[in-house]
Amino acid sequence: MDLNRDSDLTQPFHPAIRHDWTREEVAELLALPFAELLFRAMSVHRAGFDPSSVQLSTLLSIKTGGCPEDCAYCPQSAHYKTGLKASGLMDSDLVLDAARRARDAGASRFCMGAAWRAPRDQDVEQVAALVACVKQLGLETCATLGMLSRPQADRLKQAGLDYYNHNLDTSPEYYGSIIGTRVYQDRLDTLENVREAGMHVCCGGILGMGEGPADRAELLRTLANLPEHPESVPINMLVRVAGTPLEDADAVDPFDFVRIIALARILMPRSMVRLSAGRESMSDELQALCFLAGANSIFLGETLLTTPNPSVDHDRRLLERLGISPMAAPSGATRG
Ligand code: SAM
Ligand code: DTB
Ligand code: SF4
Repeated sequence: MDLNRDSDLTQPFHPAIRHDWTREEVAELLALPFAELLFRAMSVHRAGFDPSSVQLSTLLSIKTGGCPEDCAYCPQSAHYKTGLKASGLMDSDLVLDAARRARDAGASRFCMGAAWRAPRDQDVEQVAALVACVKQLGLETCATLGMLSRPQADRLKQAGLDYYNHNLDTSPEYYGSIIGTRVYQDRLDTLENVREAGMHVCCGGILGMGEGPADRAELLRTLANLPEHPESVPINMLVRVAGTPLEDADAVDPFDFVRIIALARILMPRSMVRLSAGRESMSDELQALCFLAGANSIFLGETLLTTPNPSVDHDRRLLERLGISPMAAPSGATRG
């Protein structure tokens, strides 16, 4: 991409899809004055998307808590006392009721999350059955179940799973300060299995875990330099949960958060950038800045997996005030 896009603004702009971003280029973008960075991100956004349209997904925790991993941010880790009640896989009737409600509230995608390090094959079978039923409702499907083998990814694809979420969370360098029970390469391996199975990849990270600006830049550079850009890039602001090691982490400077959204938009021009966890503690004005910077999807519904999210009424009103409309599910989704 032309980093100095001041030539001829009357010409159509087609940002290049690159996988060879250097540390220097990314640092240069992050060091731009705020208005300049936002202008570039907005130009890239408009070249690929209608900037007044935002995709809505709804999350459901289908298996909560008791996770053997030690992710320092996570209320569902069995390593920390967060007061969360662990539960087994949810009954399919309840999952389908929740999916129907999500659809009726305006979501186009339903994302099922499970607190597993890695599902067993029998777990994958049960989730595959849920995926097939949710698809029948006319919703796109997404799941986040932990590490997947290639045959497990194939099975989920065959059941109709559209997206698999698996976050890199932070830079390769900072990863070990946040998670001790697995390594970065484990995450990359699962992402490759998901890709090879032919599913869309949803992969992003969390800001506010004590990482520095270089870690944030490296997270996004790692994502952009994957063989294919994730179709969906969730940027989460840490939800500080009492009992986790990060309960007292310093808050992220809101302008730094917007800069990271803008950087994600510039590095991955055709990806959906999701303004994910943390909206409950963001002002409407900060969220509006994130949409300007290129965020074009959010989670709709009062609860994320276990923590609060803004109410559907509040979000509807916010989108209305900004003249933003919900993106429809792609045609081809069957509705029953
Ligand atoms: N166990 C699976 C895994 O780790 O991939 C799936 C569920 S896990 C809860 C999904 C993602 O939620 C994590 O990768 C992390 O990015 C995000 N997450 C978890 N706790 C969070 C928190 N307190 N604040 C922000 N994001 C969080
Ligand atoms: C993602 O990046 N964020 C979502 C979704 N993908 C699975 C999860 C956020 C979880 C926030 C903490 C919780 O509610 O438990
Ligand atoms: Fe388990 Fe996922 Fe939470 Fe880590 S983020 S503790 S793997 S549920």
